[in-house]
Amino acid sequence: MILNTELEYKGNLFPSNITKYSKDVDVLHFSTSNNVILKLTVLRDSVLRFTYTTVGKFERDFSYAIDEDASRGYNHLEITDDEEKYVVTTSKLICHIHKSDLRISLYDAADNKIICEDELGFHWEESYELGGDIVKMSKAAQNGESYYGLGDKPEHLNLKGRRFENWATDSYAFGKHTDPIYKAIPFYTGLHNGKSYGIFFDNTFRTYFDFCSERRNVTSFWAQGGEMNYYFIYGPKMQDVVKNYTDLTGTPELPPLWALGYHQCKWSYYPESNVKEITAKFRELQIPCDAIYLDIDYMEGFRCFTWSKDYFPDPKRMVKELADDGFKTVVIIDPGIKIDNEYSVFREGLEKDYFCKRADGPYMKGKVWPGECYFPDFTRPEVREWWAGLFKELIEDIGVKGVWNDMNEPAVMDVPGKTFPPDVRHDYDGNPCSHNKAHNIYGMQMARATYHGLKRYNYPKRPFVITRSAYSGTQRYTSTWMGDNVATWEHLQIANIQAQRLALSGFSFAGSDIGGFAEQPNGELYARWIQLGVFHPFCRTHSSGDHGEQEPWAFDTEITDVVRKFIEIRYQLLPYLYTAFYQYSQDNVPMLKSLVLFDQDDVQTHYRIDEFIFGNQILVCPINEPNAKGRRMYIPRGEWFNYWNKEQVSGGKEMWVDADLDSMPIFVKAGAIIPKYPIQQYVGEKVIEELGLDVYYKNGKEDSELYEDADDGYDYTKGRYSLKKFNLAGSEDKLIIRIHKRGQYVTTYNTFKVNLYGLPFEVKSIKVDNEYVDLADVKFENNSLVISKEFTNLQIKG
Ligand code: MIG
Repeated sequence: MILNTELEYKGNLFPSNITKYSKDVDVLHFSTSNNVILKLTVLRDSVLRFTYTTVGKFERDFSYAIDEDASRGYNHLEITDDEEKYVVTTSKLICHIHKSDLRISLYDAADNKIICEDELGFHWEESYELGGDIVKMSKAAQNGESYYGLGDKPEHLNLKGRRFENWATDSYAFGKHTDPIYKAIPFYTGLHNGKSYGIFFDNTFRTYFDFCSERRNVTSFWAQGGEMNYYFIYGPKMQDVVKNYTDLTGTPELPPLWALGYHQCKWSYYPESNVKEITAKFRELQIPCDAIYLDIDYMEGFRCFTWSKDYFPDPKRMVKELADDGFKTVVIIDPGIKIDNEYSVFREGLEKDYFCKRADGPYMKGKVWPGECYFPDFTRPEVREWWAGLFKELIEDIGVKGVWNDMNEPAVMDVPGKTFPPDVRHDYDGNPCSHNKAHNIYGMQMARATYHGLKRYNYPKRPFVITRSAYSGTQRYTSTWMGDNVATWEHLQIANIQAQRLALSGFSFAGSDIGGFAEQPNGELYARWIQLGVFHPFCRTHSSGDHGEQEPWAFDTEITDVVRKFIEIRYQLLPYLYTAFYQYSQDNVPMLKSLVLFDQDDVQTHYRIDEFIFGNQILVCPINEPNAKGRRMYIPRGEWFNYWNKEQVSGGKEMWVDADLDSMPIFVKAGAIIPKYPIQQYVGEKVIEELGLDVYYKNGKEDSELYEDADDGYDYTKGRYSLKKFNLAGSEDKLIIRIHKRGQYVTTYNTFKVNLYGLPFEVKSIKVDNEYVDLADVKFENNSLVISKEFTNLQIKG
């Protein structure tokens, strides 16, 4: 039962006039004569929640998406009314609620201009087949409005003119227009007249979003059940919209630093000797790598939490030997539990009644890799607890460091719809429901349980989890990848779009299968994909293994050299990337920024898709085509330096940038101070004795940050971290850097190698902490110097 049209449908019902209003601190109720109630909750000055019921009573308020630590509180709240409307005013927003029909209009409190207004507004259709309502909302599209968000959709970054469906779906070899796809992230931002707002439709049923596709001037969203329940988030800066949405749905804690290294995967590396050959080759060829993955063949007949005795006779020893060589072992765990009375996980799940059941009582039986399986109901707290406990041996005893959750849409083979039938029952944390409601959060709850297991048994080290399916909020527990892509040039571009889109949907810790999962990349495509992949928060090569090899050395030596060169750049940039992760986890700052997020006031950015900002200050643009010697790209406004030749360019224009196969367009923002570690073959290989600081001159000011801690563990939560804030100020003949330090972590290094780029003057004198230093003492040469102590002030003069 899929609705192809939501607006013209004749069965639509609408709220009538408001007959009652009441207020309880920050919760306002508006009731209509036909039994509709709108509950408006003021969460923050710029965040309002709208919930509607058509039956005069709300469901129990429960959400898997909302983070219990989300910020709340506002500075100002005033409610007035006149003949036509109620007016709710906060310090950021003015909200009109029309008395005749409950329609909403939202204005910017600063200038009274419209941000977003209901077209038909809330309406619904009774669903005899499913029970309850199909709840709908339509908004008038504003002049020149653009739309972004919705998680992992492979479409053009700007969603305008398109319609989407959110229903987590196993989408092998998906394409640009595949929809629905693996994840369901019902959040988008609108941007018009320089202002941005967001809408998070927290409804886990199958949802639809239509961005001016059905009707040119209307944006609408609807769900096949549940309540109309959405959060309106005002910017006007898009970055603040994304940050507020991320605050609402949560961020992960810091991952172990190794998880930001390079990962190698294939379906599958086995037996043990093959795993060892691969890891040895990395070390032999000196290509940095931190993690090696075991796909489903490591198990005994695909039974989760078992090991194949033939292929992996002594996993504990193997995992230890890999660890001694710097490799963290990550293993796959699927949701399907093989029906097999000899298998303890199955027996226990059965005895304790932990598996999902059909409406009339039989177990939900489905075929996946192990054959016929039952599936834990991860929406039950006891089941999640049990699942977490199952990781004890794998993590605590064997020493596995990360777990990869696949097939958790949930995917089922050989059945229509490729998933559970709709009548399957779920506990939904004490709100029993059918699969229609639980489908989109099933994978999230599995990943959540997995995360808790890892956290418990890996303690005091930090856990690492990766999931395929997700709903809003899943980023609190796990990283993610985009699923089964294809080794084509178009897919390289799709990977770029998906990573950017996920970042602006609150889910930064994401990456694609580098090189493509299905089919075989040639060396050039693989190299170009690595170049992009090293600038994604999660960086892993993976392939289906049913074609040729897909390791960095699988092509010719020229390719191997390019791959090594770029992975080395990632390892040098680890402190920069880790700092971006810190800002994400602390302050909700997306780790990748699409150009529109970086500079929404420049309309040129609204349709750009290839260029993006890695962290806050590095601009990258992948090469998407074969045989390229470079490409045209847009440089956003401001001053930039070419990473390779340090030439300065002024942005706000398109230009050609050279990029032979061993290069790609990378620019650094003027004024940035980029921290660098020496190249290591894996995180922790070396004790860091010297920190590189690449300083890019700016005539003006720019701030940079560097966050560090013990790379793993939880001491940072007790203040044992080091946060350096760099304030750079440059003028025609001077450059001053001030450093403010916070936190009690003592870094392992006390030598700083400072590289000055783009100075418009010749250096005549240097002061460190206000004392002149002899240029020879700081080994001053080619605008580089070495400072052998912690310093707080550096002055370079011409
Ligand atoms: O039906 O575990 O997306 O990464 O290698 C295929 C085997 C199941 C799909 C995942 C892919 C993984 C594969 N899995």
